[in-house]
Amino acid sequence: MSIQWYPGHMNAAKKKAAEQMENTDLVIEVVDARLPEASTNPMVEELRKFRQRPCLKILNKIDLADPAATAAWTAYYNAQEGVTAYAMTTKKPADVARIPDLAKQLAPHRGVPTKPLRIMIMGIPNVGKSTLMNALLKKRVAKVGDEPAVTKQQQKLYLDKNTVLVDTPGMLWPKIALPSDGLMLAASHAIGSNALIEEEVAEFLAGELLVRYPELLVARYGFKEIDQMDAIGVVEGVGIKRGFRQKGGDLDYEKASHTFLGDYRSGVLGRISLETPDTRKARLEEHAAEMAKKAAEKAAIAEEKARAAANGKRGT
Ligand SMILES: Nc1nc2c(ncn2[C@@H]2O[C@H](COP(=O)(O)OP(=O)(O)OP(=O)(O)O)[C@@H](O)[C@H]2O)c(=O)[nH]1
Ligand SMILES: [Mg+2]
Repeated sequence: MSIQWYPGHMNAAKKKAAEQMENTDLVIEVVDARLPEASTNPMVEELRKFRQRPCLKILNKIDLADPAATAAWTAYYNAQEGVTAYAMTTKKPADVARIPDLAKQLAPHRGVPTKPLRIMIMGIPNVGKSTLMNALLKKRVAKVGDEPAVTKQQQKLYLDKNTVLVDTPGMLWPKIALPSDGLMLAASHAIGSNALIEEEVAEFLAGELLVRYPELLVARYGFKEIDQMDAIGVVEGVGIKRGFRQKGGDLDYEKASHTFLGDYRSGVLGRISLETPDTRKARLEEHAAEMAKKAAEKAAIAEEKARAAANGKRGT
């Protein structure tokens, strides 16, 4: 997949975040509850641990995620050192209202006018950092939108006289190890994409949903024999159902892909999580096995070449 997911401005954003970390008491890391680990930026942990700052890990958008998966992820993150997990949605004012207290508990040495609690909100693009900032301040101080890289620079504001909030631009990291992470991130719009990539992402999503949530596909699109369908069939089925035709009458696969992704993103398909701690573990093991296999093949080829070269020498 040829996605350009590390645009130049992100280097500058990382440098700025590293500087800001020095004057931060608590990191609020926002991730997408539908793909918490794929939407966790390893750079945030690196910067935070370097300065030994605690982390309130917010699994946001739980209104879109599978509640069972969210519960499993919350336990998973709460077991990590220095991390407190909180699953919520910015759509519920009561969820947002709990954050100041949680933050104070994590940095009890701060939070008076002479020593305000300094919070930096971090995370990948489009997870809802600025929406959270607006919700906490109960006014529209930051621009938000369902596309990556809406926020271009840091913005610092007082929540009250004892608490400072810094909103930051979404950051990604240069190398996404698991290909499926790139696809999950694109499906959830953390990475911008062109039409060609949308087709690949839609097929990936269809494949995942066929395995984990076939009943939601049936409910939304009225598919008959779902167990006979493959990923491409699902995307085609969306196009057929919606009557997406090109001028000559052929199915408009591009439009079907776009619509299918839109149905997932908006939540009309239902509450879906693209990973659980168990599926993640299985993926990582699969990936490690693949890497080991590739390395072994490479070594075998190198050995074969060396042997051939030695034989060649002997032959002359
Ligand atoms: N369904 C749902 N959507 C949300 C929630 N929180 C935020 N959003 C939506 O997610 C999209 C991205 O929100 P932003 O606040 O702009 O995200 P951001 O993390 O600041 O993104 P960048 O500035 O690009 O890094 C917007 O369309 C929000 O309305 C939530 O809890 N549930
Ligand atoms: Mg933003």
